[in-house]
Amino acid sequence: MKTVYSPDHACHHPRHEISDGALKAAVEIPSRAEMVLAAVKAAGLGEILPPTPLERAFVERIHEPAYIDFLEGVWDETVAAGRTEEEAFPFVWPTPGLRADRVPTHLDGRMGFYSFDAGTPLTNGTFAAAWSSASVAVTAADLIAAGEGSAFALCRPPGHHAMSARYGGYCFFNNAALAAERLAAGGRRVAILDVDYHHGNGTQAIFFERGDVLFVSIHADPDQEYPYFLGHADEIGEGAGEGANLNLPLPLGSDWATWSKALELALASVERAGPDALVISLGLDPYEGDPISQFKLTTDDFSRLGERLAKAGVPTLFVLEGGYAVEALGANCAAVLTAFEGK
Ligand code: SP5
Ligand code: ZN
Repeated sequence: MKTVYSPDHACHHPRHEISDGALKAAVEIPSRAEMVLAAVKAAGLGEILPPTPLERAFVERIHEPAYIDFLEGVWDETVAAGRTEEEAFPFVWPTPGLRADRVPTHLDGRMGFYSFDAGTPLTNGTFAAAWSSASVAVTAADLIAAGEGSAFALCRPPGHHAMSARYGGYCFFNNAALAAERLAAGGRRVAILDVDYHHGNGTQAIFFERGDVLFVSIHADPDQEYPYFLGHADEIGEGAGEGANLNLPLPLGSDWATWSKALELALASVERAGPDALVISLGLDPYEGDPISQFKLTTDDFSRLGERLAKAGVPTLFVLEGGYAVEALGANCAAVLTAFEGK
């Protein structure tokens, strides 16, 4: 399996994030991607390729032009506002009862307009890193489109929480959605299976009214876990997308016995749709040792996941999402990918 990777992810190197009501050490950090890269090299997974340049017009099929402009310019706005912190955070949002029909001119209003949480640091290099991450995903999709049976997009920052015009959950561009869109544009019927611990609210929202891309997600129950406001079982899609969205929320503390039952339901739904391409939003945060998550998968369970996905027999693109147990991240990722390859 070929891996697509860019060192430009390291342009996004936040020191802090807001979580648990406080300014804490950031967990979505460059060493994550470095650990995964080292592990796929050590495992001899396959060639490692750089991304090809990404056309802005293609990104505009998923993300609003004004949102792309915002992300590209927000650090200049931050500097112009005289701020000297290493990160910038929003603190006010156009929730119901406030107006969302005007984009404010002030930085704080603009950050709130284009985000949905306070937990996602913006930094000087965020746009460069996020754009490179999107480039990685689309380049890897092109490998599948060209006939590869599998590919790995070593994306950082992650993408599945990012909506058409809002960032959050450490995500800026929706890498998996861009990859799925690329494959769909090439005439393939696409299914996305999101195994990240957190619900992929951005990916769901992007495809909610579309019948040509199936979205299936296994995640912690949003009544008890981030992102809290999407990811319930009664969200089944709308209009042409009705029936093309499946959420499988699980209780905190779920282990492989519980998780693998949801995986079977997820794959039954994928098999019914009969896709020509499968995009896996590969979060490794269901891991028992993850510092911000509460599922109990082991490294061996990640091998079982890879083995089971291979049995689906569909060309498969793996897109890296979350996973914050940095020391174990490489082993867990390589476990999925090498088991998929039958190694
Ligand atoms: C891509 C991805 O995995 N994004 C996850 C974003 C989660 N942000 C909220 C983090 C809240 C952490 N709460 C930890 C509780 C245990 N101390
Ligand atoms: Zn996650």
